[in-house]
Amino acid sequence: MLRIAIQNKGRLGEESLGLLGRIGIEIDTTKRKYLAKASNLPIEMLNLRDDDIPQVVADNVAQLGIVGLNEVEEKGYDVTVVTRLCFGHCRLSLAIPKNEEYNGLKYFRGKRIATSYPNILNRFFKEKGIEIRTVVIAGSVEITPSAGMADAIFDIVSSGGTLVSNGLKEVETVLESEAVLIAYPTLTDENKRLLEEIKFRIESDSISRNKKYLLMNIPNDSLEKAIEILPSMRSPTIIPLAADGWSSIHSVVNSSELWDKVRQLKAIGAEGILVLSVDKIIL
Ligand code: PRT
Ligand code: ZN
Repeated sequence: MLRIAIQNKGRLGEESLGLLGRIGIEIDTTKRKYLAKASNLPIEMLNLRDDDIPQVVADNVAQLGIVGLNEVEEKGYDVTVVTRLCFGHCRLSLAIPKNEEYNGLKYFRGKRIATSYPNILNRFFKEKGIEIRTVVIAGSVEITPSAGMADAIFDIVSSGGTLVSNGLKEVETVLESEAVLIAYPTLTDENKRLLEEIKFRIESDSISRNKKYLLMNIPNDSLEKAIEILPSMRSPTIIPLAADGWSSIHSVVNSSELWDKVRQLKAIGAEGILVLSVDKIIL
C-alpha cells in the first residue's frame, strides 16, 4: 500500500485532488474522510494540514506527499523532492514599509523581521553574513510593521496585493515556490514501481494541459505553408476532403502559441478551425 498525504483544504487541497483524479487514481472524494482508499490501485490518501505533510512523509507514515516547496524547505526533514507540480505558485520575499529607502541587503542589518518561516530566513541571512533579529509569528505577518512589532517582514507573496494594502513593498525574493511531490527516501520495490508510474502519468498530464488540438480545412495550395506553421509531434495529419482542392489538417500546438498560429493559418486561407482541449498525451 502506498499512502499519499495531501492538504485537507486550503490553497492546495482542490488542485491536489484534481491532479490525483486526472492521473487515474480513483478516490471517492465526496466524503473527504481523513483517510480514503483508491478503488483501482493499492493507494490511500491521507488528508492533513499542510504543515504536517513533510513530517509524515519523513516518518514513512505516508510515502508520498503534495505540499508547497516553502514548507519542505522550512521544515528541513529528510524527504526527496520528486517533481514540481505547476500549481500553488508563490514566492517567499522580504518586504519593508513602502516609504523606506532600500539600499540592498545591508538595509536589514540589526532589523526585526517578522515571519512564519524562521529557518529559511535565518539560513539566508547567515549565508550573507548579515545579523538580523527574527520575530516568529504564526499568522497576519503583514500587519506587524504597522503594529510596531517588526521593521520588515518575510512572507509568502503571490499577487502582491496583501503587501500593497498593508503599506509594504517587496524588495527581495528568497525562494520561488510551488506545489511539489515529495517522497520517503527509501521506498519498498513495489512502492518504487508505483511512484515511477505516478511520475509518468504526472508528466503526461502536465504536457497535455499546455496543449490544444487544432483541426481545419485548408486549400491544397497552402498546405506547405500550413506545415511550416504547425510543426506537430511528428508532422501534422493531412486528410483529403471530398471537395476538390481542399484538405483537412490536424495538429497539436502549445496553448501559449494558439492565437498566433490561428492568425497565421487564417491568413493563408484556413477555414472551419476547431480548437479542442487535449485530455492526455502519451509520448
Ligand atoms: O490549514 P493549513 O495549515 O493546511 O493551511 P495554511 O493556511 O497554512 O496554508 P494555505 O492553504 O494558505 O497555503 C498552502 C500553500 O499554498 C502555501 O504553503 C504555499 O505553498 C501556497 N500558496 C500559494 C500560498 C499563496 N499562494 C498565498 N498567496 N500560501 C499563502 N498565501 C498567502 C500569503 O501569505 C498572503 O498573506 O496569501 C496572502 C495573499 O497573497 P497575495 O500576494 O496574493 O496578496
Ligand atoms: Zn499551514
